[in-house]
Amino acid sequence: MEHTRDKPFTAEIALPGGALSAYDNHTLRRLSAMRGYFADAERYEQMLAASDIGLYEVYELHRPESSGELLHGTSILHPGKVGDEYFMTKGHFHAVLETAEVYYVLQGQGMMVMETPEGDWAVEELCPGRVLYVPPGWAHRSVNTGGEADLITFFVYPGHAGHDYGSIESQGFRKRVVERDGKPRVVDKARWRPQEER
Ligand code: PAN
Ligand code: ZN
Repeated sequence: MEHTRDKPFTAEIALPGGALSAYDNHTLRRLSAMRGYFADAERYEQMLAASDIGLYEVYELHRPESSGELLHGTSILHPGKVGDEYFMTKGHFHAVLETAEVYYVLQGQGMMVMETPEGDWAVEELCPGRVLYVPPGWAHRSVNTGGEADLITFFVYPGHAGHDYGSIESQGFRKRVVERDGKPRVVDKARWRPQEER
């Protein structure tokens, strides 16, 4: 039988916006989708009551979810904070745990917070031109510490990876990125306190 192959294709990433010129999925994650993620729950509810703002957007090209494929697209994380904690993505493990991901930073400043099920953690700074390799087995969350600009990254991961949000949603990451004296600081999840209590 003759094999029908997909044709090669290209797309452009518009900067400063970060949108792909051609895409199949556009996801807008709003504040309302992130209840329980930020440490300052009171401030979260106040902000949500005022407006259900969009925190981040993902543009993705649809590819078959098979191991030979590479899913890719752009992630646009807007600047802001909930209390002293910077806007961030939900973060996830891949459903097929042993799958990696590559991020290339196009614009903005941030951090990638990562951890393994075995208890290891890592935080890498994201700045334009930097490539970050997230090895198999590491949950990953991006954080925008830039203050005013969007954090725009291009990502690529295996087609069969899938997403597992459950454990991060219920337990969070071991480390949070907060603003202290105008600068980003990585703190232990357990040590976090609302500003007034410190
Ligand atoms: C990225 C992320 C994207 C949004 O495409 O999915 O940055 O973050 P959340 O999926 O955690 O909401 C990726 O890591 N894909 O595997
Ligand atoms: Zn991922």
